[in-house]
Amino acid sequence: MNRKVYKAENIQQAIATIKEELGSDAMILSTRKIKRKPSDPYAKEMFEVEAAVLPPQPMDIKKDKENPIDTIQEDIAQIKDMISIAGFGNGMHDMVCNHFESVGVLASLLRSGVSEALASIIIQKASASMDNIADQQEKVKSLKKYVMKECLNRIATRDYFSRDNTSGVPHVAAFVGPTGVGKTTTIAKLAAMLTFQRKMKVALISIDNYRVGAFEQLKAYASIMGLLCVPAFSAQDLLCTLDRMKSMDMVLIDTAGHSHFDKQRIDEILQLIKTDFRISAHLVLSVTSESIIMQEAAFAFSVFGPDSVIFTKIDETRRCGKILDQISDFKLPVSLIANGQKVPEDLIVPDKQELLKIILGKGSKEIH
Ligand SMILES: Nc1nc2c(ncn2[C@@H]2O[C@H](COP(=O)(O)OP(=O)(O)O)[C@@H](O)[C@H]2O)c(=O)[nH]1
Ligand SMILES: [Mg+2]
Repeated sequence: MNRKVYKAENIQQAIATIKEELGSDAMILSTRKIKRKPSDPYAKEMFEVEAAVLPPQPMDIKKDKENPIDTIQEDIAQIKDMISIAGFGNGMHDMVCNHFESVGVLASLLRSGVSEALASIIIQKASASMDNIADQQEKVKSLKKYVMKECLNRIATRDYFSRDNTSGVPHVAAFVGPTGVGKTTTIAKLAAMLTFQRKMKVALISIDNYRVGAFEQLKAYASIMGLLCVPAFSAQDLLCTLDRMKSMDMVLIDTAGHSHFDKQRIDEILQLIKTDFRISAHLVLSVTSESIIMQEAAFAFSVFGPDSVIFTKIDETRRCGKILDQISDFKLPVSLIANGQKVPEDLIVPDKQELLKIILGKGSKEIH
């Protein structure tokens, strides 16, 4: 095998040179960050990538793989993985250098939108437990399994809107979250599912008195489904309304969306729903928001002590991996996922496996 070592300031550069010199069939054998000399601490960071081109082999002596096309495809996939990791920060380059067997899984996690920080934690943990496996292929297989298990451990799901309520009073659930994330739409989808599939008695309340037409939007959905829908704009109103709805199985409360910076208005909603009734709170977040915005919103709305989190608009992104970051941070179970604008179809009540598939997207196939 014709091995050659390439040095460059970053892995992306090294791979570009390798492709130019050895062609796209080149196989990456190892990568390494070159330690700076103590005598020259300000020297530029350099990486070393060892690559080779396999000599053409007749089909009959190529015994380790059933099909040579598989080998080529694997190598190309590996190069693609290296290139996609090269677009990330130096922390990721170090990760590949230290745990080369993790390159495929790491690339899948990053492509899915899992943050670099969380991907590193998961890979480091997984690699540490692979130390005693010598065979490289076995190592990669075990690593993939471990990563899937680790991701599953970080996920919790709970179907909050089931029929197992034996308390004799309705389950009252309020939906809170920033403006425009899809609270009203999700309530309409859920109300339809509970009424028509789970045969529950459902009523709706809107305490959104900020947006013009907010009540009418909910009322329109309720009318189509033949459900009771009432506005309540003061704590007194809400108490009376809930009292009238005692015979229901489920009461869903739509709240006004506020900027997560508007603490005063968030407090107003909190005061409004602090009644003698036990009201569960469900935080609605859109995956189209940046991770930092989702985090800030989750923090601002944590005053409600949410019982679950609902992620919406997963149809608008291929990077649902950020859900894993959010639920790892806030340790809340996911109750619902909204995957489109269509009412009532675009709603999922996920179990852990289903949620993991959503989070890893195409990556769930790559990691399996
Ligand atoms: N693509 C997509 N759009 C959604 C989803 N859920 C809600 N929307 C849209 O987001 C916009 C705001 O929804 P709305 O329910 O009024 O948000 P609210 O302000 O939180 O009550 C509307 O145009 C909805 O159709 C979803 O899962 N996917
Ligand atoms: Mg709304």
